Amino acid sequence: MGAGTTFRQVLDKNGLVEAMAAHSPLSAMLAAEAGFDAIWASGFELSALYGVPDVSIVSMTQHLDMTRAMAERSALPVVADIDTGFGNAINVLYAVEQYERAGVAAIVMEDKSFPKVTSLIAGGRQDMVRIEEFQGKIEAACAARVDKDLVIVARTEALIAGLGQDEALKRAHAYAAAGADMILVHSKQKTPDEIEAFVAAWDGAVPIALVPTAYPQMTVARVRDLGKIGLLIWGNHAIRASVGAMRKTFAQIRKDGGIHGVEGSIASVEDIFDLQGMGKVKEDEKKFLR
Ligand code: SPV
Ligand code: MG
Repeated sequence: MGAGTTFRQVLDKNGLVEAMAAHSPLSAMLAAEAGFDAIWASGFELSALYGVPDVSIVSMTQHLDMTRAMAERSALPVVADIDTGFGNAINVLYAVEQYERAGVAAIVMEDKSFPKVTSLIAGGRQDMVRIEEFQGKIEAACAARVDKDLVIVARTEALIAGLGQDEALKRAHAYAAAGADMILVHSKQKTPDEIEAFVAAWDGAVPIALVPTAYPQMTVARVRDLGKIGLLIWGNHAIRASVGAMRKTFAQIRKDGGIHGVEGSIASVEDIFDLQGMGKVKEDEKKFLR
Protein backbone atom coordinates (compact mmCIF):
# COMPACT_ATOMS: atom_id res chain seq x y z
CA MET A 1 0.00 0.00 0.00
CA GLY A 2 1.36 3.44 -0.93
CA ALA A 3 1.90 6.27 1.53
CA GLY A 4 -0.87 8.31 -0.12
CA THR A 5 -3.34 5.51 0.59
CA THR A 6 -2.23 5.44 4.24
CA PHE A 7 -2.76 9.22 4.46
CA ARG A 8 -6.25 8.91 2.96
CA GLN A 9 -7.11 6.07 5.36
CA VAL A 10 -6.05 8.15 8.39
CA LEU A 11 -8.15 11.05 7.07
CA ASP A 12 -11.19 8.78 6.59
CA LYS A 13 -10.79 7.23 10.04
CA ASN A 14 -9.94 10.33 12.11
CA GLY A 15 -11.62 13.03 10.02
CA LEU A 16 -8.35 15.01 10.30
CA VAL A 17 -4.65 14.39 9.70
CA GLU A 18 -2.44 16.15 12.25
CA ALA A 19 1.08 16.67 10.91
CA MET A 20 4.16 17.83 12.81
CA ALA A 21 7.01 19.63 11.11
CA ALA A 22 10.37 17.88 10.85
CA HIS A 23 13.74 18.69 9.30
CA SER A 24 15.64 15.42 9.82
CA PRO A 25 14.98 11.71 10.23
CA LEU A 26 15.49 12.07 14.00
CA SER A 27 12.91 14.86 14.32
CA ALA A 28 10.51 12.80 12.16
CA MET A 29 11.01 9.82 14.49
CA LEU A 30 10.30 11.99 17.54
CA ALA A 31 7.12 13.31 15.89
CA ALA A 32 6.01 9.70 15.35
CA GLU A 33 6.89 8.83 18.95
CA ALA A 34 4.72 11.74 20.14
CA GLY A 35 1.72 10.32 18.29
CA PHE A 36 1.24 12.68 15.36
CA ASP A 37 -0.42 11.27 12.24
CA ALA A 38 2.02 12.60 9.66
CA ILE A 39 5.27 14.45 9.05
CA TRP A 40 5.43 17.92 7.48
CA ALA A 41 8.67 17.99 5.48
CA SER A 42 8.91 21.74 5.90
CA GLY A 43 10.96 23.93 3.59
CA PHE A 44 11.24 26.55 6.32
CA GLU A 45 12.66 24.02 8.79
CA LEU A 46 15.20 22.61 6.36
CA SER A 47 16.28 26.12 5.30
CA ALA A 48 16.74 27.02 8.97
CA LEU A 49 18.68 23.79 9.53
CA TYR A 50 21.11 24.89 6.82
CA GLY A 51 21.18 28.37 8.36
CA VAL A 52 19.79 30.05 5.24
CA PRO A 53 16.57 31.99 4.56
CA ASP A 54 13.50 30.19 3.19
CA VAL A 55 13.66 31.95 -0.18
CA SER A 56 14.25 29.06 -2.63
CA ILE A 57 17.92 28.75 -1.68
CA VAL A 58 17.73 25.15 -0.49
CA SER A 59 17.65 23.13 -3.72
CA MET A 60 15.12 20.51 -4.72
CA THR A 61 17.81 17.84 -4.35
CA GLN A 62 18.65 18.91 -0.80
CA HIS A 63 14.97 18.89 0.22
CA LEU A 64 14.24 15.65 -1.65
CA ASP A 65 17.17 13.82 -0.05
CA MET A 66 16.11 14.87 3.44
CA THR A 67 12.47 14.04 2.71
CA ARG A 68 13.46 10.57 1.49
CA ALA A 69 15.53 10.01 4.64
CA MET A 70 12.59 11.08 6.80
CA ALA A 71 10.21 8.74 4.94
CA GLU A 72 12.69 5.89 5.40
CA ARG A 73 13.18 6.39 9.13
CA SER A 74 9.60 7.22 10.16
CA ALA A 75 6.63 4.98 9.47
CA LEU A 76 4.34 8.01 9.22
CA PRO A 77 3.06 9.41 5.94
CA VAL A 78 5.18 12.38 4.83
CA VAL A 79 3.63 15.56 3.47
CA ALA A 80 6.31 17.21 1.31
CA ASP A 81 6.50 20.99 1.07
CA ILE A 82 7.65 21.43 -2.53
CA ASP A 83 7.34 25.24 -2.38
CA THR A 84 6.53 26.55 -5.88
CA GLY A 85 7.34 23.21 -7.53
CA PHE A 86 10.89 24.42 -8.28
CA GLY A 87 9.92 26.23 -11.48
CA ASN A 88 7.15 25.88 -14.06
CA ALA A 89 4.83 22.96 -14.88
CA ILE A 90 7.69 21.09 -16.56
CA ASN A 91 9.74 21.25 -13.36
CA VAL A 92 6.65 20.07 -11.45
CA LEU A 93 6.37 16.95 -13.63
CA TYR A 94 9.93 15.99 -12.64
CA ALA A 95 9.59 17.02 -8.99
CA VAL A 96 6.42 14.99 -8.37
CA GLU A 97 7.94 11.92 -10.02
CA GLN A 98 10.97 12.21 -7.72
CA TYR A 99 9.01 12.90 -4.52
CA GLU A 100 6.64 10.00 -5.18
CA ARG A 101 9.64 7.69 -5.66
CA ALA A 102 11.02 9.03 -2.36
CA GLY A 103 7.91 7.60 -0.66
CA VAL A 104 5.90 10.69 0.22
CA ALA A 105 2.15 10.57 0.85
CA ALA A 106 1.35 14.10 -0.28
CA ILE A 107 2.91 17.12 -1.91
CA VAL A 108 2.00 20.72 -1.12
CA MET A 109 2.69 23.27 -3.88
CA GLU A 110 2.11 27.01 -3.51
CA ASP A 111 0.96 29.62 -6.04
CA LYS A 112 3.85 32.05 -5.60
CA SER A 113 6.45 32.74 -8.27
CA PHE A 114 9.94 31.19 -8.14
CA PRO A 115 12.05 32.20 -6.27
CA LYS A 116 9.60 32.53 -3.37
CA VAL A 117 9.87 34.48 -0.15
CA THR A 118 8.93 32.87 3.15
CA SER A 119 5.28 33.59 3.98
CA LEU A 120 5.29 34.85 7.56
CA ILE A 121 8.00 37.51 7.26
CA ALA A 122 6.68 41.04 7.82
CA GLY A 123 6.60 43.05 4.58
CA GLY A 124 7.86 40.11 2.48
CA ARG A 125 7.67 40.21 -1.33
CA GLN A 126 4.78 37.87 -2.10
CA ASP A 127 4.54 37.58 -5.89
CA MET A 128 1.88 35.22 -7.18
CA VAL A 129 1.63 33.35 -10.48
CA ARG A 130 -1.47 33.64 -12.69
CA ILE A 131 -4.35 31.30 -11.83
CA GLU A 132 -4.14 29.57 -15.24
CA GLU A 133 -0.41 28.99 -14.81
CA PHE A 134 -0.93 27.40 -11.42
CA GLN A 135 -3.79 25.27 -12.75
CA GLY A 136 -1.30 23.94 -15.33
CA LYS A 137 1.12 23.12 -12.52
CA ILE A 138 -1.58 21.25 -10.57
CA GLU A 139 -2.57 19.32 -13.69
CA ALA A 140 1.11 18.47 -14.20
CA ALA A 141 1.36 17.23 -10.60
CA CYS A 142 -1.72 15.03 -11.05
CA ALA A 143 -0.45 13.68 -14.37
CA ALA A 144 3.00 12.88 -12.94
CA ARG A 145 1.83 10.72 -10.06
CA VAL A 146 1.84 6.98 -10.68
CA ASP A 147 -0.26 6.17 -7.60
CA LYS A 148 -3.50 8.12 -7.93
CA ASP A 149 -3.72 8.13 -4.10
CA LEU A 150 -0.70 10.48 -3.86
CA VAL A 151 -2.38 13.55 -2.37
CA ILE A 152 -1.91 16.77 -4.35
CA VAL A 153 -2.41 19.79 -2.09
CA ALA A 154 -2.68 23.19 -3.80
CA ARG A 155 -1.69 26.04 -1.52
CA THR A 156 -2.93 29.55 -2.08
CA GLU A 157 -0.97 32.49 -0.74
CA ALA A 158 -3.68 35.00 -1.67
CA LEU A 159 -4.30 35.96 1.97
CA ILE A 160 -0.55 36.14 2.67
CA ALA A 161 -0.19 38.48 -0.34
CA GLY A 162 -3.00 40.68 1.03
CA LEU A 163 -5.31 39.98 -1.92
CA GLY A 164 -8.32 39.24 0.27
CA GLN A 165 -10.88 36.47 0.70
CA ASP A 166 -12.57 36.77 -2.70
CA GLU A 167 -9.27 36.18 -4.51
CA ALA A 168 -8.39 33.33 -2.13
CA LEU A 169 -11.75 31.65 -2.78
CA LYS A 170 -11.49 32.20 -6.55
CA ARG A 171 -8.06 30.61 -6.57
CA ALA A 172 -9.10 27.74 -4.30
CA HIS A 173 -12.06 26.88 -6.56
CA ALA A 174 -9.86 27.09 -9.67
CA TYR A 175 -7.26 24.79 -8.09
CA ALA A 176 -9.88 22.23 -7.02
CA ALA A 177 -11.27 22.32 -10.58
CA ALA A 178 -7.73 21.59 -11.87
CA GLY A 179 -7.64 18.40 -9.79
CA ALA A 180 -6.20 19.34 -6.38
CA ASP A 181 -7.22 16.88 -3.67
CA MET A 182 -6.99 19.50 -0.95
CA ILE A 183 -6.55 23.29 -0.66
CA LEU A 184 -4.07 24.75 1.81
CA VAL A 185 -4.90 28.34 2.70
CA HIS A 186 -2.24 30.23 4.62
CA SER A 187 -2.64 33.37 6.73
CA LYS A 188 -0.28 35.50 8.76
CA GLN A 189 -2.99 37.26 10.76
CA LYS A 190 -2.40 37.03 14.50
CA THR A 191 -5.92 35.69 15.14
CA PRO A 192 -7.91 32.95 13.37
CA ASP A 193 -10.62 35.36 12.09
CA GLU A 194 -9.35 35.59 8.50
CA ILE A 195 -9.03 31.80 8.20
CA GLU A 196 -12.35 31.12 9.92
CA ALA A 197 -14.10 33.49 7.50
CA PHE A 198 -12.47 31.68 4.57
CA VAL A 199 -13.51 28.27 5.91
CA ALA A 200 -17.10 29.45 6.50
CA ALA A 201 -17.29 30.70 2.90
CA TRP A 202 -15.68 27.60 1.38
CA ASP A 203 -18.26 25.45 -0.42
CA GLY A 204 -15.83 23.43 -2.54
CA ALA A 205 -15.83 19.64 -2.60
CA VAL A 206 -12.28 19.15 -1.30
CA PRO A 207 -11.04 19.57 2.30
CA ILE A 208 -8.90 22.46 3.53
CA ALA A 209 -5.41 22.33 5.06
CA LEU A 210 -4.24 24.88 7.67
CA VAL A 211 -0.87 25.94 9.12
CA PRO A 212 -1.83 27.99 12.18
CA THR A 213 1.65 29.19 13.15
CA ALA A 214 0.67 32.87 13.23
CA TYR A 215 -2.62 32.26 15.06
CA PRO A 216 -1.82 29.72 17.79
CA GLN A 217 -5.30 30.05 19.31
CA MET A 218 -6.32 27.46 16.68
CA THR A 219 -6.38 24.17 18.59
CA VAL A 220 -7.21 20.71 17.29
CA ALA A 221 -10.63 20.99 18.99
CA ARG A 222 -11.33 24.33 17.29
CA VAL A 223 -10.28 22.91 13.92
CA ARG A 224 -12.64 19.97 14.38
CA ASP A 225 -15.48 22.37 15.29
CA LEU A 226 -14.82 24.34 12.11
CA GLY A 227 -15.31 21.24 9.97
CA LYS A 228 -14.05 21.10 6.36
CA ILE A 229 -10.42 20.79 7.56
CA GLY A 230 -8.60 17.63 6.41
CA LEU A 231 -5.00 18.48 7.30
CA LEU A 232 -3.64 20.47 10.22
CA ILE A 233 0.07 21.28 10.06
CA TRP A 234 2.14 22.40 13.06
CA GLY A 235 4.52 24.28 10.79
CA ASN A 236 7.88 24.87 12.47
CA HIS A 237 7.84 23.63 16.05
CA ALA A 238 10.59 21.04 15.64
CA ILE A 239 13.24 23.54 14.61
CA ARG A 240 12.06 26.20 17.07
CA ALA A 241 12.05 23.70 19.94
CA SER A 242 15.55 22.52 19.05
CA VAL A 243 16.91 26.09 18.76
CA GLY A 244 15.43 26.90 22.18
CA ALA A 245 16.86 23.74 23.77
CA MET A 246 20.34 24.14 22.24
CA ARG A 247 20.59 27.84 23.21
CA LYS A 248 19.64 27.02 26.79
CA THR A 249 22.05 24.10 27.06
CA PHE A 250 24.99 25.87 25.40
CA ALA A 251 24.55 28.95 27.64
CA GLN A 252 24.45 26.76 30.76
CA ILE A 253 27.67 24.95 29.76
CA ARG A 254 29.41 28.27 29.11
CA LYS A 255 28.16 29.64 32.45
CA ASP A 256 29.14 26.53 34.44
CA GLY A 257 32.46 26.01 32.69
CA GLY A 258 31.52 22.35 32.22
CA ILE A 259 28.75 19.95 31.27
CA HIS A 260 27.83 18.82 34.80
CA GLY A 261 24.89 21.26 35.09
CA VAL A 262 22.95 20.13 32.03
CA GLU A 263 22.88 16.35 32.50
CA GLY A 264 19.42 16.40 34.04
CA SER A 265 17.82 18.52 31.35
CA ILE A 266 19.09 16.89 28.14
CA ALA A 267 18.49 13.46 26.62
CA SER A 268 20.78 10.76 28.00
CA VAL A 269 23.31 9.03 25.77
CA GLU A 270 21.29 5.81 26.34
CA ASP A 271 18.20 7.58 24.98
CA ILE A 272 20.09 8.45 21.81
CA PHE A 273 21.39 4.86 21.55
CA ASP A 274 17.77 3.66 21.68
CA LEU A 275 16.70 6.12 18.97
CA GLN A 276 19.62 4.92 16.82
CA GLY A 277 18.59 1.29 17.22
CA MET A 278 21.69 0.11 19.09
CA GLY A 279 19.63 -2.65 20.75
CA LYS A 280 19.17 -4.31 17.38
CA VAL A 281 22.86 -3.89 16.55
CA LYS A 282 23.70 -5.85 19.71
CA GLU A 283 21.24 -8.63 18.80
CA ASP A 284 22.51 -8.75 15.22
CA GLU A 285 26.10 -8.98 16.43
CA LYS A 286 25.18 -12.06 18.47
CA LYS A 287 23.43 -13.61 15.45
CA PHE A 288 25.77 -12.75 12.62
CA LEU A 289 29.27 -11.91 13.83
CA ARG A 290 31.48 -15.00 13.75
C1 SPV B 1 7.03 25.67 5.87
O1 SPV B 1 7.01 25.17 7.01
O2 SPV B 1 8.01 25.56 5.14
C2 SPV B 1 5.86 26.38 5.38
C3 SPV B 1 4.96 27.01 6.35
O3 SPV B 1 5.71 26.48 4.18
S1 SPV B 1 5.41 28.66 6.45
O4 SPV B 1 6.82 28.74 6.79
O5 SPV B 1 4.57 29.26 7.51
O6 SPV B 1 5.15 29.31 5.17
MG1 MG C 1 7.44 26.10 3.10
